[in-house]
Amino acid sequence: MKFIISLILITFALNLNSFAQQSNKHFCGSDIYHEQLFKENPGLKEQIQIENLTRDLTPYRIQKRESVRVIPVVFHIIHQGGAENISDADIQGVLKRINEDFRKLNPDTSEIRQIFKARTTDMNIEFRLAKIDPYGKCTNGIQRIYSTLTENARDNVKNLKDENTNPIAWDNLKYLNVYVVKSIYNYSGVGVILGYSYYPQIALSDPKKDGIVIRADVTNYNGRTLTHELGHYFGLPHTFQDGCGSDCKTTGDLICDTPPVLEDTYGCDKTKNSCNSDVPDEPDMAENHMDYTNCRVMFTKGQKEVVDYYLNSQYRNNLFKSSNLTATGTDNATNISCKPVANFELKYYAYCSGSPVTFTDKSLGPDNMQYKWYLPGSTNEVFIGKNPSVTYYFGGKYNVKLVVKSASGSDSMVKDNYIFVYPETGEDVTFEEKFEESSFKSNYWFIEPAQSNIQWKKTSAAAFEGKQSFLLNNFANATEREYSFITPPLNLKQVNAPYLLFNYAHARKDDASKDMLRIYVSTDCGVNWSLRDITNHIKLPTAANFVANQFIPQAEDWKYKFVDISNYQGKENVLIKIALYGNGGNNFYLDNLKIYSSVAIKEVSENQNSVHLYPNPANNLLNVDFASDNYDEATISINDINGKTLKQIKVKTNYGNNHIAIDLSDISNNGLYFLVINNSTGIQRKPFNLIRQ
Ligand SMILES: [Ca+2]
Ligand SMILES: [Ca+2]
Ligand SMILES: [Ca+2]
Ligand SMILES: [Zn+2]
Repeated sequence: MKFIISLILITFALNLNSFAQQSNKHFCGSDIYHEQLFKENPGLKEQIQIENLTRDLTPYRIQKRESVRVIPVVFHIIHQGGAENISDADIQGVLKRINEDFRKLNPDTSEIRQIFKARTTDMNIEFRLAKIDPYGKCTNGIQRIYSTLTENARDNVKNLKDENTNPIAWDNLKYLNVYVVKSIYNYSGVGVILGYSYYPQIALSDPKKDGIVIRADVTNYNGRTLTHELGHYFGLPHTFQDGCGSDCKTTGDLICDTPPVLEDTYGCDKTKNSCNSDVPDEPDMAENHMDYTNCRVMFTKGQKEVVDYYLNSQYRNNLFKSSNLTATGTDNATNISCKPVANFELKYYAYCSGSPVTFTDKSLGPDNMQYKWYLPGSTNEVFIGKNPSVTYYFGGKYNVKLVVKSASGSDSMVKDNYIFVYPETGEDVTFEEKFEESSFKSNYWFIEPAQSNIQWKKTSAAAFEGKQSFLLNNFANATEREYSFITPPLNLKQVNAPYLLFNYAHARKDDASKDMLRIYVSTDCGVNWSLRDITNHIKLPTAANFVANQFIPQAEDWKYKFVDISNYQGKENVLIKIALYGNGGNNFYLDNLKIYSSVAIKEVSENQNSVHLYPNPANNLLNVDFASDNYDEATISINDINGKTLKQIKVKTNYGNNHIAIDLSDISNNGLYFLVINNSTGIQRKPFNLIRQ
């Protein structure tokens, strides 16, 4: 026995070396994660090896006509609101996939070579989503947990807690826990790990580590990773475990109807025969679920014996007991006894005043539940029934409460400020936001996503003017999605050729970062958005170089952004959405957001010493009236919208009113420009248009 164990230790190490050659491979992390586990718990490694070599499979040799073993499953989707927050349909899809594969109902068994056909088997295992959680509450078997641990996940996701501080992991002797994550930490540093699972012994030795961790992008009907990980969960090693050997009972995967395989294999080479030590010498079984090929479609009868052994062991035998199926609601009973859970959803969170708002019930419980809604501010402040449709006539934010009741109990869900109703007419176009106050002047700012570590926030780290600006803390953000804010509704009825103008500063982290800025406009309170402007990752940075650390702009890093929204002239309720599509980039700062008319610029500054420019639009001469509180010298510059200085003059100033006329004849292009006066009292900027017919 000692000799065999030490042989296994040596070949295990060889297997890890072969990973190193697969630099871009997508693979299963179970071997790597077991190695880590055995470092902490060397006794467990020996226990598993002894059990695998001494287990008695004779009771399972004859394929008995057993009934299907039902396994209750819960999926925990760990996400940050990105694509990794996969849909319920994807979960249904992967469930269909594993149920086909474990019942030999998958149509691609037709691709199995003739020599292996007779070895394939129905595993007689069916997976069902749990309908009762460990607390006796109704569930659909799909939990969603917001956590940054979705990136580079490892066993740490199994220790997460939900909003009620309950552990998200459910009792591992009653449920199969599957943790869906965005990416999995790779101890080897080479290749991409798609999923991993520990062997069944973990169920008792370290129950908190039991279960399967899998990437969200392979958790759907087309993904076969979960089938493979379930093989490990039920005690199956890889078919290439420990490489070639001659005695199938003591070498390789210890299963005699799977030919030995030298090392992990990718692609699908059905001519490959990597081991000639087997008697008779058969080709590698590329079709087996426990290899890494992309044509994995079968388990063997020998593998089923091992799975049956572990299913009937103390590690897994409680899962499919009829008492457990009743307790988890997976026995197909018509009347499941569970406490209802109240919940509801809205398709949109923001509405025009006077437009219908329809709530969708998302409660869990029996079909005959009673519903009572509390909808203050709406046309039905109390509503009895499942999916109310109501109307809010006045702008504001409104709370919603739902109470559900069944024979097993009742539950309520309250969502504060859940409904956002825009006022009938937008705000005056003197709208200007400098981000200087702790709150916004208007109540109607909308930030998406509302609950996120990464979202638009005021900051005092940098400002174009004043002390604060608006920051998207996009540094170290790995979730590719839009992070946006929506302006209050704007009334553009009286504005001639409106333009949106703001200052911004941004840097790229490196050549791989590809952040984009998109600007949208809506005239139906956000139901539909039209894309008005897009700035790609090449044009977006204002800093001259890549910034590997947190970007904080210097004065010279700020630029102007100028967006024509003149199509919306005359509209009374216009929303503008400014969205940064985060893709590995860096922080984005924005300041001095305003709307103005490009034809007749109204002076909107509160500054009494304001600068007056005329005529505007200008032709060849621009008159500048400005005030100074000192006998001084001022620098007057003409900048283009990118902040580039086109000309600069120095003038002596008098106390009080000053006037200067600036020759523009050397500026050739029509467009928007800025006059900047810099003197001892500070810097003032004014836009003007240059239009020559
Ligand atoms: Ca074998
Ligand atoms: Ca062979
Ligand atoms: Ca500011
Ligand atoms: Zn594996």
